[in-house]
Amino acid sequence: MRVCLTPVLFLLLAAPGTVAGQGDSLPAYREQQVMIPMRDGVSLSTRIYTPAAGGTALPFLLTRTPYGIEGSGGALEANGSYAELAREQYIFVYQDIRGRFGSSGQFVMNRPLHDPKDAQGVDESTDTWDTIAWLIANVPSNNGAVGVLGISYPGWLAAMAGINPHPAVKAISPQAPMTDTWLGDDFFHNGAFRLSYGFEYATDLELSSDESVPPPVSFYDTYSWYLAQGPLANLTRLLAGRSPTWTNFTEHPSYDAFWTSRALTTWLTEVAVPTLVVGGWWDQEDFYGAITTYATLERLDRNNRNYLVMGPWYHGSWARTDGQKVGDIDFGSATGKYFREEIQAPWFAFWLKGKGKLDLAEATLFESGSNRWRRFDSWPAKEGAPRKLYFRAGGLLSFDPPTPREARGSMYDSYVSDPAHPIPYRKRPIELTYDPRGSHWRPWLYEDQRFVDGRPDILVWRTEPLTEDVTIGGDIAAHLYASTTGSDADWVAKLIDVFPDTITQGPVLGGYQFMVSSEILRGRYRQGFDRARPIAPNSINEYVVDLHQQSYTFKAGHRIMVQVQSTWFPAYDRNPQTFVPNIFSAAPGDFRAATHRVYRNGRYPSYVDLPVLGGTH
Ligand code: PG9
Repeated sequence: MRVCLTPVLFLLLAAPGTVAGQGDSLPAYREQQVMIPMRDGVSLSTRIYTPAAGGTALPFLLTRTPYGIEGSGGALEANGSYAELAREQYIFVYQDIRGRFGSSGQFVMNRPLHDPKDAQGVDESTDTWDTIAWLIANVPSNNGAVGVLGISYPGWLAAMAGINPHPAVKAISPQAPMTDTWLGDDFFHNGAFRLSYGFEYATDLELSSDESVPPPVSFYDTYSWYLAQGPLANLTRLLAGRSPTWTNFTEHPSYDAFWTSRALTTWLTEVAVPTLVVGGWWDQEDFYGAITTYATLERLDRNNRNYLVMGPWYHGSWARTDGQKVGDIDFGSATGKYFREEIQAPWFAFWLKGKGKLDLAEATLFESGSNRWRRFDSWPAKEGAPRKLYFRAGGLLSFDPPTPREARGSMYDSYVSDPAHPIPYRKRPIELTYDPRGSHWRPWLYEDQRFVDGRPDILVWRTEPLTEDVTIGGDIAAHLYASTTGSDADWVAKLIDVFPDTITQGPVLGGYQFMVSSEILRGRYRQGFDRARPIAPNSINEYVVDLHQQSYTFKAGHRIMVQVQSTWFPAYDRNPQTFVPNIFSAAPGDFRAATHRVYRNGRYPSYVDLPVLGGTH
């Protein structure tokens, strides 16, 4: 990719201001607002923060965002997300991507890379190139090196900076990048539509504030609001074509070229620059993106420049909190602060300033349960041995397979899944995703699963109390041999750590059911995501629910539990359970209750594959 930039004046649009450095030990930064021209004439609104004291030439740290650069200087203050980096001193640059806030041009959600044959094409990668070329030519006292970082959408943009990168890019850190919004990130998971998030995010970004139609704020419990809307087609009518992203959901329900052209994995062909991938084990939005970006790059990493850091975090909490506690769950140390001080700041200083020695393992992962950081020289860990944890009679979960007697019968457990009474994904009331009055969206994956105790539409299996610690590290998958009386079904699998009933040092956690991993699979995609296929009623099929990865210790005295259910609402839309080609067009009469069976006999021994590193009770 090449670009010709005629040098332009450093256009100061706003009087320089000063941030940080007021009464704390951080340096003061001078703030400047500029418009940076792109190759197609679009200009991008950009804020530049330079250390006010001047001094030696410095590298840039660039963050590009669809969320607005107003107030970005706050990150450089003592309690800001970039405080440790600000102390180290860089020229910080924040930029609105095209079509957002002060930037001209058109916003396209997850804009795909342009066709290389199109010489006029633009995308986030060319915009990053043009921005960097301009910065290097126009900002005084830069040392010609650039680092790019960001979380979530900005994390995806940081990954884009590593594709056909400008030669000045020396390091990138994609943090919780939404790598694939159909397979496992924000909009769908394995074909199940992320209803509340998809609807609220698309309308928030694409509808102007006077026309926005999300659940009215007066409707506090959005569970009832979404249920009252009925089939998805009613929401499509409500939006009346005003959200291009929603229209795309309705037109591309399966994993087609629309989605693959937006998936990072399609474009990652090399580790072009040192890359620090960061993610949270309990990230409610882009956990999949972090582990998948790392894994994809790792296969291409000839020079050993791809790194992974995973902590016990929800979306972005490593940047904004000390990362010690979420609700009553305590991880024993300030994991977010550790990441910012001991990993992120030294990593950028090494690559952009040649400072220090790089002492970072291939994968630095927080192992919750034992609550310690672990360093791995490959990930998933080589020493792990997959062990099967079988579903057994009487709700037992065991490393021992079904007994010969159990193995012979047509043993199963069953429930009636009724789309008219879907299981809430978290405790009600379920506020708007980012309700201005506060929302439990961020920590929902940490929630005590006892809130669904006693529901007749959930199956539960649990081990006896463990006699020794069981440590897992690597890939987890639930293999369900299951049937439905309908012709389509969702399968949700949850791997849970059940705390002992009595915990002297932390009584409030007694009996807590802590979800270690969870995921959903839309049954119509069991044979491939590119095309929906009906399920033959009452046929027994194997559904592999990929529970991705974890690094976790189930402590002695705890139990391991697995729950299976078929609704998770309104985080996920309701499967009508009657096959229709496109669920976005399903009619009210298509939504029907169905009986689901999960088998556990010799021929169909449902189980969870656990990557056990130590202890196998
Ligand atoms: N998880 C958010 C997002 C990224 C991309 C698409 C949709 C949503 C974010 O926090 O940026």
